[in-house]
Amino acid sequence: MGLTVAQKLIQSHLVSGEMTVGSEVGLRIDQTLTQDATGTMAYLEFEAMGVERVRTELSVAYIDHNTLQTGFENADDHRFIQSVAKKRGVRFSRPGNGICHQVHLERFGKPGKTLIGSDSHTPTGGGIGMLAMGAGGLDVAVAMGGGTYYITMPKIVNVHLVGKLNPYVAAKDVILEVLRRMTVKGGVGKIIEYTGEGVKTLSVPERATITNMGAELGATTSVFPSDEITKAFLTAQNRPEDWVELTADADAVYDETIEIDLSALAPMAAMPHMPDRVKTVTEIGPIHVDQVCIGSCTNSSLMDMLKVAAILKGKTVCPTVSLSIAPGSKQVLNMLAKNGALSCMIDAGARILESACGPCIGMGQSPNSAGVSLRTFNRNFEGRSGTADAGVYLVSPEVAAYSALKGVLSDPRELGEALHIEMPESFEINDNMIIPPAPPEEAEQVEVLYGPNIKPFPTTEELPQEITAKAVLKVGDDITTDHIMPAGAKILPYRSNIPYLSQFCFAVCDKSFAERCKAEGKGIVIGGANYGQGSSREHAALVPLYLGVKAVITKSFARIHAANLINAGILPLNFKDEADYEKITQGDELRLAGIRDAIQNGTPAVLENLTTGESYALAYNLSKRQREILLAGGLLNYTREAL
Ligand code: MIC
Ligand code: SF4
Repeated sequence: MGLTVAQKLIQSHLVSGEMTVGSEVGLRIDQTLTQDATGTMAYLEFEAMGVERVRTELSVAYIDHNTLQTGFENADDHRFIQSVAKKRGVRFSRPGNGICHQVHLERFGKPGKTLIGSDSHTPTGGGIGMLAMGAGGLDVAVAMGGGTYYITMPKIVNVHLVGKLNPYVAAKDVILEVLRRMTVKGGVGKIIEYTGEGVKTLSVPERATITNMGAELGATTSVFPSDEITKAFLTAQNRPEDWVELTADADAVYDETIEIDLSALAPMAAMPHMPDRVKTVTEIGPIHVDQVCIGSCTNSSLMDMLKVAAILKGKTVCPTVSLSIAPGSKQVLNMLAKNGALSCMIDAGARILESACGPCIGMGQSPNSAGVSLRTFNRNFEGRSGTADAGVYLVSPEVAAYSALKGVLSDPRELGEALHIEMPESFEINDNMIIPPAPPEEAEQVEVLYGPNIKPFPTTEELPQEITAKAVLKVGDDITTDHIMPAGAKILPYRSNIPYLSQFCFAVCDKSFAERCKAEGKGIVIGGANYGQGSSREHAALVPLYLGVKAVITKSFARIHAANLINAGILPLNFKDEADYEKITQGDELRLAGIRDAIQNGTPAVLENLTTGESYALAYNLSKRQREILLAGGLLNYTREAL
């Protein structure tokens, strides 16, 4: 039987397990990336592991999230990361060099390789045929130390593309269409693989937009084949030697198939507050727009920016709209500057931001109250923009730029004649913002520089025989890590300070949560379906751990967050019968009796509700390795025990 691209990537990196859907497979990891908002913690964890030098083929530390630097905290964390990187064999991408996923695609990604990153949009690398996955910081630290990365063998979904996109219909509309059909839960336990004649019509940056936002499906990752188009991109990045061909076998078998006719798609938008609330721009109609933000790891490539510049050329941004543009990398910004496109943007009245995540993670540019913001980003979760009652719509760069001129949501097809923007034959290459690590013989002399904002991470204990605690919080479906541990300009500087962060835990849902949980000293969180979707931030596990959360019991979990809970030693359990979710009220006294034995032996667990006298059967989908991690009280303890 033939193999799909994803299966070939998995097979060639298989360290343990078998490629049977649903079973755990261990993978050798070739490359890692970190960004600064998760990186400080990841490198603290790496330091705690006591490994002298990274053992990957390539590891890169990017600074792109915490670049507002409203106090000393971020700068201190940057200095810490820079010093660890130098000592431990990691390349350091300086602030200003760009968004991790954009730069990694341009300068480091290689078809056929595995990559894990402490950021959920690491699947961007799938655009050039990598097996690229988001992971918690501790998993990335382990992989940097040469350790195996474990995933559940996913189903492979074939998204079969036919036809060709019409003018002003974009790659963003392709992934919005996939989200519309599959929803934000639809990709859990799956890899989305793109096939068909339509693939050949998409450039690498377009493919990367699609694999990037595949994260919003909850998918393990998304992948395109590596073909002549990939080769042309890598050649234009002056790395032709990094290209290998990687295509699915003709008789490859997929678990599911979805067909998309590219020529039938129209410009679309994901409406507030979920990336799968997708409608066409025409269906939504010409709603008033207050703000437009163009950029983020989804849509900040040179090609995207050139399209935006062409639409803005010679025009003026509507007086009632604030337009900001953040090109994705120094390479992109520099090329825009040299060819004059930047001038078109400036001339039209765009507010040019540095090449970083910026407004995407709430680092500035919060919309006005109850404002409507069109963003080319990938997430529009409630409150993420920094304005609680703002409505964020996710759109393509074409829709964003045209709507910024019109002041209302507008269909760029009205512009008529197609834009003719070709991929350059060669990109502007200057890697002077990437600092290589010290050679091994000099590494010992490099001092790791800790700032006063860096506080130790919470310690954990072995899993006890019994847990008795209140249902400290009950939440509904699709809770994101932005609910659990919000980001934004006020909070993000404290990513290396768990005690400080803890006061904001779940504040989007319940402002009193942190105080209540701390006062109780322990607690159990009750959640709905797809709990923990969104970002890879392990802070969404470490902060609840600090506050005393012992178990999270839900209808279902998102992949990365479940792994982060296990790594932190918090039990991720499911209701066997989803209807039992309704029977628990916040504040009920709950008991998990004999839980240690159950986890040890892999036998059923039961949740007793001491308030109502009921009992509920629980389920869990944990490998033997994961159960051992939980027994030890988390991955760090487990690793220490194993050593
Ligand atoms: C995000 O887009 O939510 C982030 C910020 O990039 C996160 C990582 C983080 O919280 O630091 C992600 O996607 O993993
Ligand atoms: Fe940065 Fe936004 Fe991409 Fe996250 S989604 S890596 S915050 S640009």
